[in-house]
Amino acid sequence: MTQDTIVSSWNDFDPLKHVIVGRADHCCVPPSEPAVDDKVPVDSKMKGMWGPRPLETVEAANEQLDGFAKLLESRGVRVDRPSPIQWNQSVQTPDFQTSSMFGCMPPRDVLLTVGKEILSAPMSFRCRYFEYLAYWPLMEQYFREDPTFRWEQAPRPRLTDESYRPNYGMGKHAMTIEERLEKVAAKEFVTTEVEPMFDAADVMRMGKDLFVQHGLTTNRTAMEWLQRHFHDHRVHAVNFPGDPYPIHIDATFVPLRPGLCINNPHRKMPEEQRKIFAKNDWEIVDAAMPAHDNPPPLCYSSTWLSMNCLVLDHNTVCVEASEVHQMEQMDKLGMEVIPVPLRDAYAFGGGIHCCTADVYREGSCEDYFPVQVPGTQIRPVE
Ligand code: ABU
Repeated sequence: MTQDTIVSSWNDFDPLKHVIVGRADHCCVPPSEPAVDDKVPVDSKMKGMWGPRPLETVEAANEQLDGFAKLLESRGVRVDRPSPIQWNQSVQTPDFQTSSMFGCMPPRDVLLTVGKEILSAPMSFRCRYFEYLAYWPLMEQYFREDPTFRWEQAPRPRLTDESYRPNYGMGKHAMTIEERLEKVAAKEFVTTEVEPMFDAADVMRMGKDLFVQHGLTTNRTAMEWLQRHFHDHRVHAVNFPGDPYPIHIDATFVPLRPGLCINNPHRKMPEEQRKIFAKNDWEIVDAAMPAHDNPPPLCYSSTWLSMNCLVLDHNTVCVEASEVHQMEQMDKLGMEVIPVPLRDAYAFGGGIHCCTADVYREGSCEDYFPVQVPGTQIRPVE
């Protein structure tokens, strides 16, 4: 064994040394299935559409992803890339069938790095069931090169029809935004609780504490699983009632350095859940407004990818280059801001944070929340 690789990352802000950056090759708009149907906004042009994305958009996205990878390398960060497979092929398991897969632009959705472990998440989209295969060559390499790396896989979900509420959002009429917000406030989502389902991007890592968003892509059973699996951590359930399509915490609540987070002003963390931050002297600042009124064409994500940034260390952050308001705010918050053109890649699965996954950040597992407050923890720690 050679020690070329160190796998270790406990948070999103310590100095970044090694990262995976996704690729857009062969990416598809997936066909209709319960979890996807609920994520695509009712007025989206993507409704009813599926298949490979136009080649010129793939090329434009890859150009920006390659540029981002080069930029990170120029800042001394080692960058690895996934091995895309042909996503435009049907998938069948004993429990379900779907006619195409998705892609590997957003490694953050599937790979959860906690300390020496990288875990493939049990995602609720059937089209994403085999996405971990794009990262298999890297995991295998890290396993050979770092003798302490823990290569993990959460229980593979079955994703039968029992995993989803029937006709969620599809009653006599498509759910309005107001009805959707009511369901979100009641924490009633398309997924049921028959098995753990989560996207890694719903987990905000803060040393000893993991804050997990309950939403369309992550259920309560997953949080219980995460607490049992990471038994030395404290797992907290958080939710953001202002978001009609709540998936992934990284366009909603984003840590910039120890003691400072930005929160989407349209998706405020409820007062009860903010208490733990206040008691431990964390400041929560409203994020700046996005620079754009709409996401780019054929994009699943909201305009709030504006705040989906990659922190390189406590003083340095990568922000999408057209997001002038977010860049200005980060600057005022004392960060060196690196503008990164990435908007052409948004449609392929997200922004600057989404298209990366941590392999190694310096630092160790700190306790940033020594004062625990009842209300968010899955299981109070003695
Ligand atoms: N993957 C992050 C998407 C979040 C949003 O659409 O706001």
